[in-house]
This record gives sequence, C-alpha cells and structure tokens, in this order.
Amino acid sequence: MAEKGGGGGEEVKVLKTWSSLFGLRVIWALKLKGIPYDSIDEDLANKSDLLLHYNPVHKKVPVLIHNGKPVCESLVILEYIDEAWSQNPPRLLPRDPVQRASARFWAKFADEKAFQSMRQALTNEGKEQEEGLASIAENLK
Ligand SMILES: N[C@@H](CCC(=O)N[C@@H](CS)C(=O)NCC(=O)O)C(=O)O
Repeated sequence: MAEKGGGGGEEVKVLKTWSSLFGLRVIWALKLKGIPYDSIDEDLANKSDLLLHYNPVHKKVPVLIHNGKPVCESLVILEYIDEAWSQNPPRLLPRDPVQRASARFWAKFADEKAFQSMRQALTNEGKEQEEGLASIAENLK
C-alpha cells in the first residue's frame, strides 16, 4: 500500500512496514525535516522485487530511495537524511563531535541491547521472559 507524502522536486520513497520501529524512525526524521516522501508498505512474508533489489544484503525494511539511489539500515538512513537535507532544520545529530559520538553510542545501545531485551521479554514466557525483563530494568538504569 502506498501513502502519498506530498510534492517537491526530489523523489523520496521509503520501503517500510506499518509495525516496524526502524521504519518509523525514518518517517519521523522525514516529517521533522519537512521532507515530502512516498511510503510503500512491504509484506515481509512476501518481499517485493523492489525490496530485494534495493536491499539485497539484508532484505530488510526500512530502505530509503532518494532519486533512485537506495540507503539501507535505519541509523545510516537518519545520518544520510541529516547530511542530504542539512539545510532543513532541525539537525538530528548534534554539531559537537563528542555529543555526536555520544548520540551514536546510545543509538547503538538501544538497537543492540535495549531492543533485544524487549524482544526477549515480549516473545518468551517463564524464565526467558523474566531474564528479558531483568535485562530491560538494567538497561533503563
Ligand atoms: N538494523 C536494521 C533492522 C531492520 C529490521 O530488523 N527490519 C525488520 C522489520 S522490523 C525486517 O525487515 N525483517 C525482515 C527479515 O528479517 O527478513 C535497521 O536498523 O534498519
């Protein structure tokens, strides 16, 4: 299903699913910066030729397609949006290199640790679920 985002001279498309938090990140960044886009919802049980063509390595959403060129991996896409539309406020990453490094550190932490604990807690029962919940509490500290 395609959702029309608006006009503009540049062609921006996002391959995503309605439920993907990684995809939502990209949509929020585009909205924050006022960048018009079209979004195409993927069925991950039956991946489109478009997705397989533009993300042949991971075959995952989201994919940003800017004037026909694909950018994959949500955090990479966010940095790309910040650089390609640097004239559109707000900046997504701070200017200061130390603060930029810190933002990247926490983004990586969220993806690699926090998200995995949430998945463990939500998709298991019993001991595995309890371990996931304990890990979430630890991560939040
Ligand atoms: N590290 C990737 C994760 C993306 C991801 O896990 N996408 C899931 C949907 S939430 C996906 O496309 N899964 C399809 C599959 O694993 O085959 C990113 O940040 O973009």
